[in-house]
Amino acid sequence: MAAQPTKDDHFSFGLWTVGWRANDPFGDATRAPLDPVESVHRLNELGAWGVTFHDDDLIPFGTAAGERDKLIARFKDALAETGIAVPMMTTNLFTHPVFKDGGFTSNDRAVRRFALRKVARNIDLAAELGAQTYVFWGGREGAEYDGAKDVQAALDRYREGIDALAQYVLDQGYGLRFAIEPKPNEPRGDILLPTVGHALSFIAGLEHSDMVGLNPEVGHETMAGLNFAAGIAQALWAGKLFHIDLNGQKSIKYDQDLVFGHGDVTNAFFLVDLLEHGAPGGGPAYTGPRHFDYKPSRTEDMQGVWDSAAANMRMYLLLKERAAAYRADPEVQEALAYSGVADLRTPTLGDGESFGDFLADRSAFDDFDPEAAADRGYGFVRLNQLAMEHLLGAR
Ligand code: GLT
Ligand code: MN
Ligand code: MN
Repeated sequence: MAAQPTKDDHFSFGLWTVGWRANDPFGDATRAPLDPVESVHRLNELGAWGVTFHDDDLIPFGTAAGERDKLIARFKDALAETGIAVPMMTTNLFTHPVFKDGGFTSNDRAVRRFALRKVARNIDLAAELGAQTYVFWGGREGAEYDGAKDVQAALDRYREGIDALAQYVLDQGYGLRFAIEPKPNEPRGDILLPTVGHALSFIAGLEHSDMVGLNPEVGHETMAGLNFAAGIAQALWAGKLFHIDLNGQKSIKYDQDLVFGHGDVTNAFFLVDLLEHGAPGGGPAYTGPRHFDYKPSRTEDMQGVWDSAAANMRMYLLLKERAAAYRADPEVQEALAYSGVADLRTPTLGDGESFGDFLADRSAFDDFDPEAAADRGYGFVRLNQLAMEHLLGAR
C-alpha cells in the first residue's frame, strides 16, 4: 500500500483545520482549543511539510503588541524544531463582528481601511516567515439582499484593495504572490467572485495581474454544482493555479470540508491525476503545495482530529498511486488513443495554413463525409471503466 507521507510530498494544513473546535450554527464546540505549537508538532509527526494560518489563528484578535511578539516567537521555535515550513498565510476578515458586511467591500469606509491595514500587517509577518503565497478568501464580501450591495462598486473596492496590497508587496521587495479563493455562498447569502471563472475574469483586470492567481477549493466549486477537476484544468491552462485547497464535498449543500476524497472520489482521482501528471495529451502539472483545508467532523475527539489529518494525506497518496497505475497501463494508453484524447492537442489549422488556404481545402468541407465521421464511436465509456477499475484497485 501507499508509502507514509514525507516532507517531499509537500502536504500542508491550515492551523484552523485541525484547530477547529466544531462549533456550528446549531451547536456548541465539541473540542477544546488546540495550541498552534502542538499542531505543528503533531502534523510534523504525521509527515506533513507545512502549516498555513490566518493572523488570528496564531494571534487572537486584539492581542497587545508585546504578547503578539511572544506568540510569534514560540511559534517560530516550533517551526525551527520541526523543520515545518509556512508556505502560505492569509487574513481573517470574517470572524469579528466588525466584518459582518465584509472587509474590502464593507459599505463602511472605515471598516475597509481597517481591513486593509490588518492585511498589510500580516503580510509583513508572512514575508518574515518566508511564505510564498498570500491567500484572499472573501467569505464576508457579499450580501444577502440584492438592494443592499452595489456589486459594481464592491468590485471596484475589491480591486482597489488587491491593487494597493500588491503594490505594497512590490515596494517592500517581498517575494509573495496572491491567490484568490472563490466561494459561491456561506457565510454570506451570495459571495463576490463565486467561482474560479469569476475570479479569473477579475484577476485579468488587476494592475498587477501577473502576481495574482487562484486558490480554488474542492468544496467551494462543488457547492456551485461545478466540476472541480475541470476548473483546475482551466486554472492550470491560464497559468493561475498558485495554490489549492483540497477537501471533500458531496454535491450542492452546505460547505462540508470533509477529508480529501471523502466526497466525490471519482473527481478526486482525476484531480490527482491532473495535478501529478498534467493532461493526458500534455500540458502543465501542478508543482505547488498539496494543501488540506478540511474540518475534522464535529463527532470526532482529538484522536479523530489526528486520524482525519492523516486520512487526507493517505487519500492523496492512494489516489496518486492509482493514477500512476492508470497512466502506466498499456490498455489505458490504447483506449486514450482510440478516444482521440491527445489528438485534441493538434491545432485545427495546419502549420502556416492561412484562412484562405483553409477555405480552399476541399477536404475540409466539400469532400468531407459527415455521415461517415458521425459513425465513429469515441470509446469514452470503456476509457472511464478502465479508470474506475484502477481507482477501485481492480487492475
Ligand atoms: C475558512 C474558509 C476556507 C478558507 C480559509 C482561508 S478560512 O475556513 O472556510 O475555505 O480557505 O481564509
Ligand atoms: Mn479554503
Ligand atoms: Mn470549505
